[in-house]
Amino acid sequence: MASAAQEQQWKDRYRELVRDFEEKEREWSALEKALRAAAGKLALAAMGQGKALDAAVDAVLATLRSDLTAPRLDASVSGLVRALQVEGVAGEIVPPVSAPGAAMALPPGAASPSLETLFRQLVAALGQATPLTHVAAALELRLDDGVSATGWEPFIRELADAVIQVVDSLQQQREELEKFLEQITHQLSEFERWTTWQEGAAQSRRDDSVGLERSVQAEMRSLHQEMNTSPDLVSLKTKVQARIDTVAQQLLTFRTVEERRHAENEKRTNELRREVAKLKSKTDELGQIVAAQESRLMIDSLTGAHSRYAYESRLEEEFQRWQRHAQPLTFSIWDIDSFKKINDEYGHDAGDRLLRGVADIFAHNKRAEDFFARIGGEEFVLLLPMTVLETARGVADKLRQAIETAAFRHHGAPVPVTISCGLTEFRPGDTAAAAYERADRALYQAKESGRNCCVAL
Ligand code: GH3
Ligand code: MG
Ligand code: MG
Repeated sequence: MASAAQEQQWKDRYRELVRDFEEKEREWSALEKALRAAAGKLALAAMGQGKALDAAVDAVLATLRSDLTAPRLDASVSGLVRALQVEGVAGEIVPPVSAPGAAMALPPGAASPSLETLFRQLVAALGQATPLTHVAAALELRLDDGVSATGWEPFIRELADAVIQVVDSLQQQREELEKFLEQITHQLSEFERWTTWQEGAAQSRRDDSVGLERSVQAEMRSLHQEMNTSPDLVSLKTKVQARIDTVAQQLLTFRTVEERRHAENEKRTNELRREVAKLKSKTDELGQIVAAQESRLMIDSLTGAHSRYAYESRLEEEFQRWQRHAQPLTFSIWDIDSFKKINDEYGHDAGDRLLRGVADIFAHNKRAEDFFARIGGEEFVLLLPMTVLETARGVADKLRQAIETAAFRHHGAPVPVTISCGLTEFRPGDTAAAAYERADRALYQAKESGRNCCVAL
């Protein structure tokens, strides 16, 4: 960015240029006025020489009073010259070349300087306009050498052309200056837009931004220096344009890099998004697998009853609930009587089928709120929430009887199956392990007391 001081100097330089231009404009409009006045006098000098000539002079005067343009002045000067030839007085009104300063035939009452004096005044005025100095010098030389009768037409035309040239050049320079300033303003505002954008950009571009800023500053410094040393508007314009082009190029490069970086970021973000989506679906998949495994783990594959794993977490839940709400909870362990013998007698597969049969009887006869699981070979657990020991004993005995009376068969022959049960109700201060241990002891006692019975402790 240009510093405030540099910006001020830029503005000062601009004002200076405008001031110069205005001064030049004033000088030239004074010159233009002098030329108009002199040309007017010239026309008056020729007046009254003849009708056609008078009309032509009127036309020249009208042109001089109106906006001076090259074609108009050219047309009226042509008219004047033609009239002079028609009236045949050209030779008379034009001073003899060999007699400088000779008086012209002038109409009465008209201003009376000689035509040559007037021309000399005009040429001198013309000489003050820098670009026309050489034209003025050439015209002056021709006056000094003497102008022939037929030489006046081209002489007057050249003089008129020179006046028009001054006016046109002035207009052209004004337009050029305006166009140039407009262009600069546009480019600077573009530059400012980019600078603002750059200022608002993210941290990641900091390095590039600093580099850009440094080179822009260098360009601005050079620009500033050139503004102070440029001899004229044209060379200043060229140099300023070159600097601005360089800055614009740098901005373009910066923008290209920035866009590339943006595209790269976008690409990475998309890749990341895709990776996250993949990971998410993988996680979902894994979650489903885990859930499936979990639910598989909860079920005992042989009997379809709850597994030991399910029993452990359920026991913990029921124990916590019992502790919180002080509601009764009864624990019971079941073990098939003489199962080893059944296996031995009918085979292991028959044993398995028996296990499934026993589990089915539990499933169909237990209460909905009770929890049944196979915790070992032919051992089961039944948790009876919200149930006091006495009630549990009744439930357990019903289940025991259901198995006893189930009438299992092997190849049509009845297979007597009984089961023993140990029960206990959770007591204050109990842990789950303590209750288990007591129920196990009760089961042992049931076995000890002849099997096919329920013992409560
Ligand atoms: P008790 O009345 O004292 O309980 O005698 P029991 O024979 O039932 O007790 P024991 O613990 O001596 O024998 C249990 C047998 O159960 C031993 C084992 O072969 C059998 N068993 C354990 N798991 C399975 C199983 O999944 N399938 C089959 N078919 N048999 C099993
Ligand atoms: Mg056993
Ligand atoms: Mg057993």
